[in-house]
Amino acid sequence: MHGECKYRLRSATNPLVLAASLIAATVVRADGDSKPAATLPRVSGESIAIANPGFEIDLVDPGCFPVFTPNLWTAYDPNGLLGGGEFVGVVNPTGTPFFVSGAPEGSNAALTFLSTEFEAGPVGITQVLGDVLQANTTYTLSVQVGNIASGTGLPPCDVFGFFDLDGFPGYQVQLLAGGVVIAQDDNSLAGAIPEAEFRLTTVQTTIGGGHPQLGQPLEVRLINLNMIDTPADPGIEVDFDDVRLSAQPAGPSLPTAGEWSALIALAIMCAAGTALIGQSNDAGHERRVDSVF
Ligand SMILES: [Ca+2]
Ligand SMILES: [Ca+2]
Ligand SMILES: [Ca+2]
Repeated sequence: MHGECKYRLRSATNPLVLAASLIAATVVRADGDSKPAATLPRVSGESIAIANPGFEIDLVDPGCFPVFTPNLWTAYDPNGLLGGGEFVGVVNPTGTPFFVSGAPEGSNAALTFLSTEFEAGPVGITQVLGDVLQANTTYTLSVQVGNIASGTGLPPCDVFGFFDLDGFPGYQVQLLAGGVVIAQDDNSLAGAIPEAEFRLTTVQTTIGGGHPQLGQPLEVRLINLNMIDTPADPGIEVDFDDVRLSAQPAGPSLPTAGEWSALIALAIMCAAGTALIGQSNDAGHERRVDSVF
């Protein structure tokens, strides 16, 4: 303990200042201030910008489901399946049986509709973000995943007739950096999303200091796995909404209240020791502190 005290004395211009700074840091932490001392890890996560995260930029009439790549997203189609009976697009399920409560956020959701080339590979949408992968950071990605129910659109989209959308073809929600998947939900909610409803999935990963993708652009990818649920109800469509990504520094854990108390007591002890030595002799102060501790 004496060695540690000596180190801390030298790290501050005045031991009482050190004690005061420890107390101040404790107050910042307890208040949950969004701008704590630079030496402390931030407590709350920072939102990372995703363009058109709820698929609301494209205006879609209630009960309609136009097929196009959602604005500011890119189609993910590694096997060239899009076209024919395979589409991505945007659906506004308001007032339809597709989703009993509508979209989870706003009016629209993204749709991935694969109706003919079953089990021929995944299709989805993806977006490369402006942020890059940072070391010592915890990333949390959340997305609403929807299992659309069978039904017919509202006029004028009723002309497309009845869609049998029973079943669920599986999904993946992925976080990538530099084109490499660094975290994903690989269909964990399969069987747990009732027809006509959405469920929230959350993917979290903590990146250390030696991750090979550090500095590479982040990317969010939403995938329809195109698996056959049952022969009668193969699945066909997965929908996505309300995509959110946040980052939180994952530095050393904060000292506990007890640890803070011990540090403050140590600083005060150091201060008292220094004061006593200073009274005994004004010369060679630093050297004598070394000899005492
Ligand atoms: Ca939405
Ligand atoms: Ca096709
Ligand atoms: Ca379904």
